[in-house]
Amino acid sequence: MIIYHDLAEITQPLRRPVITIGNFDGVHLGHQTLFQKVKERARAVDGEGVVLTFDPHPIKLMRPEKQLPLLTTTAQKVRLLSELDLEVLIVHPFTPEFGALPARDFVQEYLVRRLGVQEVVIGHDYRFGRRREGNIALLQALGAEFGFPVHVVDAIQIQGQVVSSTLIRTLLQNGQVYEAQRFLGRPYEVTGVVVPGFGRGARLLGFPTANIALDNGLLLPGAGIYAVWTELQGRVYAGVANIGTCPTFDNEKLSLEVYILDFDADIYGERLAVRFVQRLRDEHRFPDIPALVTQIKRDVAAARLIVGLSNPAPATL
Ligand code: RBF
Ligand code: MG
Repeated sequence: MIIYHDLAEITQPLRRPVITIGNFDGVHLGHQTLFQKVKERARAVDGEGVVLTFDPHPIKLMRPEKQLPLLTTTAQKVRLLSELDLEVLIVHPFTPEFGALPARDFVQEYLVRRLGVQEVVIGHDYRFGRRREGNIALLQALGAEFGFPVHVVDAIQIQGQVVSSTLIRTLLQNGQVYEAQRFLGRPYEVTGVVVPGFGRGARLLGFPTANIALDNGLLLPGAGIYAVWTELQGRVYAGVANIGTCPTFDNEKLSLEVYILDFDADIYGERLAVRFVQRLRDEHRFPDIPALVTQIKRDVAAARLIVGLSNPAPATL
């Protein structure tokens, strides 16, 4: 797959491009049905399958006050999309000027003139242009005018629920990482950098943890103790993550820390990925340190068992 970071980088005309457009936050199983359709249509017209997405997520620019937590950073999204069996990925900068484009101009200037669109594939809830003024009916009308068919892909349901980024966010915020995986198609992953903590884990508990500063904008699952996979320095380890305020020690700030199994090295400043496999329990306030340590030992044993039974997801670091 060829990756462009701006539409302006495309200097050669694409070959009969079949284009899907969207934010694709999470790159979940609903999105995958769109990509399948693109592949199918690209084959049918002997053209190139193209994914057009934006950086940053438009909502960050248009409605920053919403502070919508995201399921993927742009880096994760690019990694996941680049693994698709399609020809071209365009990650176009979402600037205020771009966001102010009338819907008609986006189609005429970008899809028709710059990309030479052959066919378009979009999801059932697709909106485009300034203030999301463009809907599917308008896209179909413009398609008829400029001569490209529009294929609308229905929402998919899994176990009676419509797959959407919103559903996945809600599940994760409730700590339901195992349920979220059903709709994502892989374990939910966060990325970040290892930063200094209080040093209490190693000193007082005998369980040193990597405290993680999350990459900007990513959703942190609900508080609790989780069995996880951790990837760092190109290797994958089992681990136990703690999301919370460590009530035993009255921390004020919510943090994500991971005890990495069978690992012993100084990793401050390293990038790391955490993939949430299963939630083990709520965070508790323990009466003393030995009680907390006893529980952490149980958590480690549980994680070893659970993570040992699941495959690590492919890297997105
Ligand atoms: N701290 C708590 O106050 N309550 C807990 O239930 C708790 N569970 C933990 C479980 C695991 C597997 C790990 C690694 C840590 C846990 N901690 C808990 C966090 C512990 O207090 C923290 O790692 C140290 O205070 C160092 O920051
Ligand atoms: Mg620590």
